[in-house]
Amino acid sequence: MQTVLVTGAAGGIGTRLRQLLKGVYPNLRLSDMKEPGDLAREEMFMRADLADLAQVERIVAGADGIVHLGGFSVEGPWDTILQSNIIGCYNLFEAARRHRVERVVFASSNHAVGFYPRQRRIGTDAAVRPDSRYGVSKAFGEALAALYAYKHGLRVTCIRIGNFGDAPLDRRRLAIWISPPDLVQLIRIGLEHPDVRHEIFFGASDNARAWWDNSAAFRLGYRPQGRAEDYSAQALAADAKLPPDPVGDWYQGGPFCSDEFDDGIERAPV
Ligand code: 15L
Repeated sequence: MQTVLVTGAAGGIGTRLRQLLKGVYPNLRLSDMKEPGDLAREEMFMRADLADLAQVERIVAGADGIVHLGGFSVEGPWDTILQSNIIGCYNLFEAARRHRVERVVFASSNHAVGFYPRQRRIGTDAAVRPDSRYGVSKAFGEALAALYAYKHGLRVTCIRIGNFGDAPLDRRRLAIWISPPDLVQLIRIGLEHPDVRHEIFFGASDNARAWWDNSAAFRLGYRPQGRAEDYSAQALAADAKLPPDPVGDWYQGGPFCSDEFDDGIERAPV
């Protein structure tokens, strides 16, 4: 991997990854709709709107690998999700195919499967159960990943990111938290491991309360170092201050499930 493009480089995860990937790949090419405020002189930035295929082709040309973080990262109005995450994601994979980019790592989300009850342990082979329009867009991105891997020969890894940060924030995040270095480990497997064709990983650290079977990642060498339980006291204290959310507390997707919830199955069978 010589040239690696990171989309969404000005976002929360992108900003952190820029620091962690520095020096890992010789040419790191950063892209977003707006230039990161703290861009350093030696950093290479190309502005692009993912909804415009010509602009996406321009940033993708010449890359060996792509880390696709770009798009809208929470629930939003349909048109926003459509432009950024549906059309934007299609444009990214199509541009990668046209320019023969060998590898794509797609930042999927736990919200592609948010409507599984927390009592259920799932693997990456469980059918998608999105909890939001945002979650639907991530499931769509995973479907594109499979299409472009099996039909066009790209090597694609989807990482269903749980919650990225320095520490888990509440009870739910104790199960789904991922530390920045552990996410870098998963990304590097996606960009470098010789056996990758089409993989789905859960983006989670070594969390004792995990709901997910991440054996696909472990099979390819993932050895998470972060342990959510080291932060359990502070996470549970923060959780005690949250308002009750009977729907969100039952499902893995938390508040994304209770948001706009009407007439659904309050407690789906486990
Ligand atoms: C996500 O996918 C979001 O991008 C992030 O903002 C968090 O809401 C996270 O999920 C989460 O589930 O905690």
